[in-house]
Amino acid sequence: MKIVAAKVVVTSPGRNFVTLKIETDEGVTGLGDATLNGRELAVASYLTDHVVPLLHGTDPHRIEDTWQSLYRGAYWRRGPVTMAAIAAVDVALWDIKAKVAGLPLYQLLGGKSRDRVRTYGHAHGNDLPHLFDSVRARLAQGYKSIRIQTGIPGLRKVYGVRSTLDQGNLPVVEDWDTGAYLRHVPGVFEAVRNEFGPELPLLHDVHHRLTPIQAAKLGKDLEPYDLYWLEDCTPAENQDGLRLVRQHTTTPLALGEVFNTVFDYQTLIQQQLIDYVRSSVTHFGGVTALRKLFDFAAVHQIKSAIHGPEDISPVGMAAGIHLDLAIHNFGIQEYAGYTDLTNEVFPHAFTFSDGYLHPGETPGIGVELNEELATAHPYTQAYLPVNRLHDGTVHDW
Ligand code: EZ4
Ligand code: CO
Repeated sequence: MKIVAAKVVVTSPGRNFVTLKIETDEGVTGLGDATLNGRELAVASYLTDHVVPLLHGTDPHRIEDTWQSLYRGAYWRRGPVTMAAIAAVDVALWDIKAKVAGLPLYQLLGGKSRDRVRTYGHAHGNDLPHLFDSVRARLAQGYKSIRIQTGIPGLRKVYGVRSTLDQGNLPVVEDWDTGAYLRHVPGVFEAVRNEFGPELPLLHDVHHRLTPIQAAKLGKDLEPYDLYWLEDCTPAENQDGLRLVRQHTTTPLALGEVFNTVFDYQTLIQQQLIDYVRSSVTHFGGVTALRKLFDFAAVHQIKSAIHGPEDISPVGMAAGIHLDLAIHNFGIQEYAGYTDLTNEVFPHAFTFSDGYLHPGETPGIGVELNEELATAHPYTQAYLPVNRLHDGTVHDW
């Protein structure tokens, strides 16, 4: 079997997605997701200009060898653009292999370790009434675990609270004030606990905004509200910083959605400084690499928590759900859901019901690409927002 063609499709059915389609001489095709929010065309070019020419004539069954040759052969290792491109190739090849086997991908990953995949959804509000409404809406959709993001008094726009992705424009500027945030958030969690009771698993995403000592304080302050986890509490390029957080709080810690290789986690995992690894198939070099990360994490009793925002396409989401079903140290899967138009561009076998995902039984990863519809919704320039303090200084997210 040989790869005879590969092409990149960039589509924007409401937001941008980058998809790689690999075709073989036997007519079997595979899809991979290479979406990197705000930097989509860099990955598209990396694939089209530098990777596709290497794939022609190669054996699609040699997944590990292809991964290693793309990773080591480039000489320039790691980085989000490179690893998203490798991920797209890797997932497309797993898709092809599973289709040839006539099995859903999870069967090739060892078969299912559970019947269905537990998820969490997003609730947010600028004030408590809006936040409570948002939590109720998620509960009505079936979600059993909920991420809570809140507006902060005095700040006009806070990321994660309302959609601030501006298409066709330069980045939106959002406000940040760490003191106001640290003073406000514990009271919000107290109110949510009082309203929804002690059993509902609650999560919170800090988006890398705090220093380790600030994160340690927040973790301590939130202990009475029994969080499922506190996410990305400090920028973890400084992995040692998490030790300080860890020494001060028993609030579980999740981290890693912006990481792209296992090396980014080395200290965090070996010293058990976190409880959940947040990487996605799409941003971590594919199923091949993410499986290795999860096995490494398992040795240190750390669980999976695959990143599942709207900006990972249904192709990348599906690949992750197959992994979720198969691995033993599964923790939880983030699932933001998709618009109807996105579901039409990417018809998929995975299903969401009663707060659980299932990858379906279609051979491969179970996702198709409606190329006509994709082409009808071309790339649109879009950026993530930028955060600034009151004096104008750029701040971490
Ligand atoms: O901000 O994927 O946990 N989820 C998140 C996401 C990220 C976006 C950035 O592109 O933090 O919403
Ligand atoms: Co996050």
